[in-house]
Amino acid sequence: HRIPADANFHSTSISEAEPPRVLITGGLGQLGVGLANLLRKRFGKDNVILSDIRKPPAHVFHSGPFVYANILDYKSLREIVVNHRISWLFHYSALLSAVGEANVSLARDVNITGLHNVLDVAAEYNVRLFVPSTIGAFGPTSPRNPAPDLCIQRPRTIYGVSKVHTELMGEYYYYRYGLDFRCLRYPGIISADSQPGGGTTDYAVQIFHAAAKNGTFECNLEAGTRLPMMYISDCLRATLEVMEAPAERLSMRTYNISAMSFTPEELAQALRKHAPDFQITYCVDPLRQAIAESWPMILDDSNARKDWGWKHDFDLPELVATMLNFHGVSTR
Ligand code: AKB
Repeated sequence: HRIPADANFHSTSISEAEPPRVLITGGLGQLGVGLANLLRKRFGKDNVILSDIRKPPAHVFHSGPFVYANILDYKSLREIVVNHRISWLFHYSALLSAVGEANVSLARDVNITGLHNVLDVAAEYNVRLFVPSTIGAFGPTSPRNPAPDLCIQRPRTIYGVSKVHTELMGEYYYYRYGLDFRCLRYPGIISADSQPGGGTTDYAVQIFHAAAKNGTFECNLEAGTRLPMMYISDCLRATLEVMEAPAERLSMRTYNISAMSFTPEELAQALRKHAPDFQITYCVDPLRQAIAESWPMILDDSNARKDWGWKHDFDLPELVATMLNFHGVSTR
């Protein structure tokens, strides 16, 4: 039996003033390093430990604590939590939507078995747990414009199925064992200095690299495919804010968050305001197109705004200017 009958079995009394000791799994993906930077500013460099099964680049290794952590190895996960006195865990290891379809059994292991390990360790050691969910947790029978927090969720990707499982298991552990589980459904996240790995919304990151480099981009989604998107700094701030929110402010444990929604054509038009010669062409990937068409066009995040004061900073014009500036294109 890995789960204690009493949820607080191993809990230590941590004084309110003490900063959390944080572990980030899957830390070398699109979001981990940015999250570590944000959390280190807030809680101190040594209180935030990045982990992954990959070897970190030198600048990441030298920027703060890093450990090897394989989330499929339950015993070593426990060791890390105990040895580093972890009190908050951000579980970012996952295969994304398109790459998951290309490797269903690995996606099942990482996204579902890995989650089970993380849930058990968090419940056993009284760790506050954040796991991201996604617009991919909705499916073709969900309302798409907008998708509310609570509605039919019948996704048809292994990624989506694993994320619905994440939402339900986390909430179950909350009600059953008192696990402090918190979850946000992320839109497609757009970042300048890190790459997504195998998602359906990746085009919205790649387009900026291509625009700055060649002035042209071949898009793998159709021109009119509308999806919810968010700039990375909004996403990471939302994540910290929901983790810091007093428990009594949370009427739910899984919230939609949203910032903007656009189509590839609208994004190309916004880019042309700064780079008038920019050209977009289309070579549609049927797998990604089918996935995108099963996802919401717009997320309804009114509960996050009402309960814990969520507010995005970046709309499409600010996003485009910030991304182009990062890639060396002047937008003045
Ligand atoms: C993907 O496209 O798979 C991810 C996501 C929206 O969850 N970026």
